[in-house]
Formats: sequence, structure tokens, C-alpha cells
Amino acid sequence: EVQQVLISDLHLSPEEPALVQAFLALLDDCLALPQLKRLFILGDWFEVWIGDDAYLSLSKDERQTHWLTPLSVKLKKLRVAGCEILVMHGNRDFLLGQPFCNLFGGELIYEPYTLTVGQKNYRLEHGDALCIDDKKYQFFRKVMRNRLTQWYLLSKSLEKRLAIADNMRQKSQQNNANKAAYIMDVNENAVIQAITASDALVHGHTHRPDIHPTSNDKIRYVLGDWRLLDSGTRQPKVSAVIGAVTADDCLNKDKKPNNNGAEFGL
Ligand code: OKV
Ligand code: MN
Repeated sequence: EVQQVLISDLHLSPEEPALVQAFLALLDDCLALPQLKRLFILGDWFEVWIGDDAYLSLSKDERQTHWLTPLSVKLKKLRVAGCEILVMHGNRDFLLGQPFCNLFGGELIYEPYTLTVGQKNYRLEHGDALCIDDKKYQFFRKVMRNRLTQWYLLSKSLEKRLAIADNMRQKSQQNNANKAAYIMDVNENAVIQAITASDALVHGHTHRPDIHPTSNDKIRYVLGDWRLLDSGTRQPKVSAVIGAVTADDCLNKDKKPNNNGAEFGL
């Protein structure tokens, strides 16, 4: 019986309503599971998050038609049904705050987060901190996760923040086109170091969903990017999603840690 569901890298935005629908469908699946204790969102829930005020400053009328409102409403339903909603920052939604999570009774959690299931300790993190071969990115991350930077960004108007984010995105796309694949993946030494105090590691970010054994006989579960799921069937779009499962596989079977698709049930 699945008690926790872990997801990451949904990259939700109003530009991709099918992904938003897929998330709402997952929440329906979760609602059908009375045993479900926790839903973990391990980062990059949103394609970009420029601050809670983008939503919280809206009028009641504006919120009524906003794409985030159905998400918040259904999450709250799940919370009321007894499922904790635990949200971790990713590299694109690091400005997500507790005030937004309060709308649905969610809790912002920070990496590394240790989840204990039975006798096993799982280390949960977004995964970008493990990509230490990408020196430029690690510097960018350090700057963006700095409190002063965040205070400065949040002092700007929403329009300015949106413009800054768009600008950065273009720069990043230009950069990434020239980066070797290994640079954008986790560094094995970083993984070994991260996993030592735990039995297993669960992360997203790299968009290479799989179950990787580590050289010290532990397990690294990598969650998938939702943009690689077919929106209609929620089946993996690409064969690279090895052994991927849908919400149905993960939620409706009594299987133990089983899958390495976009959702992962424990
Ligand atoms: C990733 C890198 C861009 C390097 C911006 C708020 C702000 C999020 C963001 C936008 C850009 C990350 C999230 C990206 C890596 C870059 C540029 C250089 C060296 C805001 C919330 F600031 F506008 F408020 N961003 N993206 N870079 O495109 O993924 O790695 S990104
Ligand atoms: Mn990410």
C-alpha cells in the first residue's frame, strides 16, 4: 500500500495546460488512496516562480480565473483528506514561499530532507546540487539561493522579475546547447557523498529517470520530467524513460518501491 508519492520536475505553466491537467489527475489518484500520508514535490513544480505575490496580490475576481486556483483547491482537498503536502524548491521555483503553500496547507521543506519508511532512510533533494561538474551553474545557483539576491529580486516589480527571468532563460538555453551531457548530469562522487548517511537517494532535475545502483551498493532513484509524459495517457513519450510507470502503476498496485517514472511510490 503506497503511503507516499514523490514527484518532481512538473514544470507547470499556463503555457502547457496539458501538464496542469496531468497534475490535477494525479491529485485525483491521490485522493482515491485513503492510506496516502504524504505527497512530496521535489522541486521544479513550476517552470518559473517569480514570487508568491504574483498570485497572492491578485484580487478575489482575478484569482477565480487564474490557472493556479484549481491546483490549490484540489491540493487543499487532499490535505483535508489527511495527506501532507511537502514542497521542496527546485532551480526554477526557488522563490516559492510558505505563504503560497499555506493556501492549501502545504509545507515548504528544505534539502536534504530525510524520509524514513520502515527501516530505510531516503535522502530527498532536488538534484541540481549534485551536478557539480557544471561549475558555471553551481555559481549561478549559489547566487540565486542567496538571501540577499532573493531580497533584491523580490524588491523588483513583477514585470521586472518576469523580464529578468526571461532574459536568464535565453542565456541558459544558449549555454546548455554547448554543454556536454555529463556536465549536466550528477557527479558520481557527489552522489556517494550525499548518500553515505542514507540507504537511498531520491532526486529529480537531471530528467534521466531511472534506478541507478551506486558504487557503494546503495540506490539512487531519479524522478522524471513531466514534459516527457504524454498528456493524454500519461504514458512516457520517450523510450528513454526506462520502466516508467504512470500514476496508476504507482498508486493502484500494492507494489513496494517499484518505479522510476514521473511519480514514485513508497
Ligand atoms: C538556469 C542559468 C538560467 C547558468 C528567475 C525568479 C527572477 C526563477 C528564475 C530564471 C532562469 C532559472 C530560474 C537558468 C541556469 C541561467 C542563466 C545562467 C550559468 C527569477 C525565479 F530572477 F527573475 F526573479 N530563473 N532559470 N545560468 O533558465 O533555468 O547556469 S534558467
Ligand atoms: Mn530542476
